[in-house]
Amino acid sequence: MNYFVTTSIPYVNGEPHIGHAMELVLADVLARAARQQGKPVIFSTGTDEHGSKVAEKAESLKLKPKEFADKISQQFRDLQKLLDISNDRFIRTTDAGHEQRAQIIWKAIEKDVYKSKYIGLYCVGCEAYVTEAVAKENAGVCPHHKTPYQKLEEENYFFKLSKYGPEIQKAIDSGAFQILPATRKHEILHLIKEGLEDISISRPKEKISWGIAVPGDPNQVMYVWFEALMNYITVLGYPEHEDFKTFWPANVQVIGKDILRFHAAIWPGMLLALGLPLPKALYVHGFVNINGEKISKSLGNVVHPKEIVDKYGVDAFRYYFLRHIPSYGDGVFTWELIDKAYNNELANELGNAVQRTVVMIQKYQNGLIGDIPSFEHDVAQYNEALELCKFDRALDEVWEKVRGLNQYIDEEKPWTLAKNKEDDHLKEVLAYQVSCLLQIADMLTPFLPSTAEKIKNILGTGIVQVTETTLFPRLLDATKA
Ligand code: ME8
Repeated sequence: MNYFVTTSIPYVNGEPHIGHAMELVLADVLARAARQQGKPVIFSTGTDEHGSKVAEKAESLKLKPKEFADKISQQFRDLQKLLDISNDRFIRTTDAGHEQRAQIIWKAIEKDVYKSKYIGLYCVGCEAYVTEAVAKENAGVCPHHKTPYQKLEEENYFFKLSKYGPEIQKAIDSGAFQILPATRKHEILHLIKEGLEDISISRPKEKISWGIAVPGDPNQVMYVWFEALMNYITVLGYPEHEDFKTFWPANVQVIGKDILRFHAAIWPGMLLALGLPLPKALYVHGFVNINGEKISKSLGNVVHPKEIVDKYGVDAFRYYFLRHIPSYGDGVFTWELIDKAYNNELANELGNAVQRTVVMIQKYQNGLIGDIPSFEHDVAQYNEALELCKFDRALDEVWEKVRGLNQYIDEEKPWTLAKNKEDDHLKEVLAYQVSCLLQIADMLTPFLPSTAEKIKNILGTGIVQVTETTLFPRLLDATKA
């Protein structure tokens, strides 16, 4: 019954962008839907604060890593507020609790840890080790960060990930550990079948001091990814806290496609080493580009989530990223597209369905809605879509109902019924409209929480409440960014 949902924890090396914003919104829908079903929910997110990437960025700004992390971490909190994110927890990997529990985890995993020399390559931008083969393929330069790989030759601790490959594969194959969408499942299965290698899980302290100390070895700190993944259980109070005992395994972990390997191979390996169950599902979203280009400061195409919310409101922001970025693939943000979605779908279709219903009930029945007979509304497809994290499909279902309702009104023509004094039938028609809108509000609750609440406030009490009728007001400069 308990429901635990997580997002990844972003690095604090730069300001939050719309990709981070989208991930929060996706996970928020799952959390809100579970609460709506009456489940006790823990929804956690947070920030990933250690490692070279953050340390180097802080240094370039002449700040201490923690000072810099404090600043950016706060921006992520502000983003959550801006987007109406209902997280219950916010974990920072610099929290004392996380640091202590990470050391407990390290010790619990020690049977699968050995020390050895690492000779190879590393990309600070990715905070990842690369194999010779990959480095060769990329001619020694990381294709994502355009920087040469660093040569490392150092003593590291290693985790015996190789021994867990078959068990992870079995869990994925059997669906016990579900990976959505299937393309991502196949991608990771392919990798696992090639054989997982043991992974380095520490760095010498003399090279990178911004990290959590390895217990019992003052010369080593934990590799940032190894420690960051642990947040999913330290946030619940692993190992002794009641929340950990009753909320793990997670129901869904939400991540982006670039960090699949960490979550579908390394993290399950760590859990198996700890003797813990794997998450029930991993939902992997795609990337959002701006005008078809990667979000990048150097390209100068960064759009801040706040600019979008300031112009269209938080629910329009959520709507765009939930419905117009494919849940199972990559998508684009452009001002033209969100403008179109706002005007056509939110203002004209949904806003109008509410508006005309309200106006007619006021005009023909003095605002009195009266009893609403129970009508059957089919929500099977919507539920199935939500279950599979197909947020776009779930909203398609809601809009089927919105369009169906507008069509119903056009066909029934309540204004003609009123003119012809067919009062009983008019009352039925208007009651049906209200029933549809309340159903739509229910379905929108996880997606557009304040819009859903407004609809319920206006129509849910038997008498139309006129205080807030315009859900999506016309924008004056609708065509300009
Ligand atoms: O990977 N579109 O942090 P991060 C959509 N600290 N999603 C995007 C995106 C885009 N353009 N760019 C990034 C990390 N993301 C680690 C996670 S978890 C234990 C540690 C997503 O700040 C990305 O896929 O680089 C990831 O899910 C999240 O933003 C944080 O990325």
